Amino acid sequence: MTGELSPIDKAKFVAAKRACDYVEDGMRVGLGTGSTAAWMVRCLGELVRDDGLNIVGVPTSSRTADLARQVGINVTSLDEARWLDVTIDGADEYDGNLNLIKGGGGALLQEKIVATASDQMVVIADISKKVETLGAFPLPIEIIPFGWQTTKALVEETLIGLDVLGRTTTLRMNGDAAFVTDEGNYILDLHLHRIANPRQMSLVINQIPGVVENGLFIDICDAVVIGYGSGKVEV
Ligand code: ABF
Repeated sequence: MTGELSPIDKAKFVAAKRACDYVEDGMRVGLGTGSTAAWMVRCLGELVRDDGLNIVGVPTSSRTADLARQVGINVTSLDEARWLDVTIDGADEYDGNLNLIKGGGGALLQEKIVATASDQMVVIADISKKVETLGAFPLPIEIIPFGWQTTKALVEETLIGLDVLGRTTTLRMNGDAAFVTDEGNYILDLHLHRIANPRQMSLVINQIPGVVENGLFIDICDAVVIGYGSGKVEV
């Protein structure tokens, strides 16, 4: 499955593989999105195929659903599964309190719903995702297309009252058109550089009409499995 991997892919792979230890027979498992999560889906697929692991997966994006089916994982919806034993997903940044920025891949809404509906959320990441303070990675927020320019302006106005270092916002693009999420929404990326109070930021941003959800995951993650290019893993 792995061949010769670059150090970054090796780091992602070893974290993903180790995180599969959290998965036991009979579990309902939230399947994250992104390149690190894709390794985890492939590893679980191997366990299903070769070791007879019996699990049901709830994917957090159409991309992950396609991959899970391809590797032989039984897939269902969150409405069917209702509550999950564990969700394993990647992140764009995590801090020492296990707060996260997610959504670089554009799947933050399903990722947050699925992670919140799980007994445990395990993040898999290479060590480059670790930060002292969140915010170097632009914070994605999902907004509805209706009146998006007004929502953008409201978000910018709201940022004036918050302790951040940058206040530029950009509409995420896909070529010449706006990037559209699985839910048919747009993504605004907030270039904040430093988020002094992520909890406050999350609450305040979600109050703005037109904002569906933001990519800050506060008190949701239970453990981070960190991979290194050397092949070392830490939990
Ligand atoms: C998902 O994929 C996202 O929430 C996050 O934006 C991204 C991380 O991607 P990668 O694992 O490719 O770095 O987990």
